[in-house]
Amino acid sequence: MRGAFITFEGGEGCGKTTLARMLAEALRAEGREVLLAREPGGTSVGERVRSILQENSADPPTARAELLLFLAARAQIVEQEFLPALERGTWVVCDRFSDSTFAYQGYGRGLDLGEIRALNSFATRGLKPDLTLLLEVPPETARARLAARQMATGSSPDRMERAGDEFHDRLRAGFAEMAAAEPERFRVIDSSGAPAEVFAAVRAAVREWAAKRSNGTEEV
Ligand code: T5A
Repeated sequence: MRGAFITFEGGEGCGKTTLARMLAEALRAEGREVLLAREPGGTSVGERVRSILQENSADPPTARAELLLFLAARAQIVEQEFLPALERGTWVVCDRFSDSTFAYQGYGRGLDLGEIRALNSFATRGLKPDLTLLLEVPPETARARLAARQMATGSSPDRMERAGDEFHDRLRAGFAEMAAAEPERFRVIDSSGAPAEVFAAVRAAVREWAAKRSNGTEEV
């Protein structure tokens, strides 16, 4: 049986990375083959593109160049990792995918959504997630989490984190609009609680989706 492709989406600091890891561990503990990935990144090309995208440079990529860099990283991981993994029955859990591009480069930066859709479809060879978990958290909670992490690690905000409240409001609204337009693929999850609490909701959403896929016969 083909594997499953599950993505985590949401604004900065909503907890995707934490929850993606927890889900991958739980699925592995139950004997599933799982590929845990993040975007941009996950391949040697993708990780190099990631560092270009995240550096606080005085000469940052333009919005169009930024879009194409995200898509270049995506084209690489889809072809090199995701398609072969799904083909052999592996479950792919990915921290961000195409919806982030629509949210950040489309709703956030203001690039044309139709053009992004066409370019993204070329980059992904038409691959879409089976299930997308959209984590929602109030902006002040997200900011507090990121500030605490920066204090603990001594890191500074990256280019996107410094993009301003209006940019982040637009992309959050974009995520909500996309989720409303595709209710069969998206599950919106309140991620303002403690990780274990949020994970219980994630687990329930994945179980429900898997049960539907296999008409109630699959154990997850
Ligand atoms: N991007 C990406 C685009 O613009 N276009 C695209 O097409 C794509 C794919 C990626 C950046 O690129 C942009 C979006 C991003 O700006 P990134 O470093 O991967 O850069 O950034 P994020 O994906 O935003 O990752 P973050 O790490 O900032 O946020 P997460 O993953 O949502 O949150 P997480 O899990 O790392 O948690 C953040 C902190 O909060 C704590 C964690 O321990 C951590 O310290 N935390 C919680 N605390 C309390 N309760 C909870 N439930 C918590 N969950 C996590």
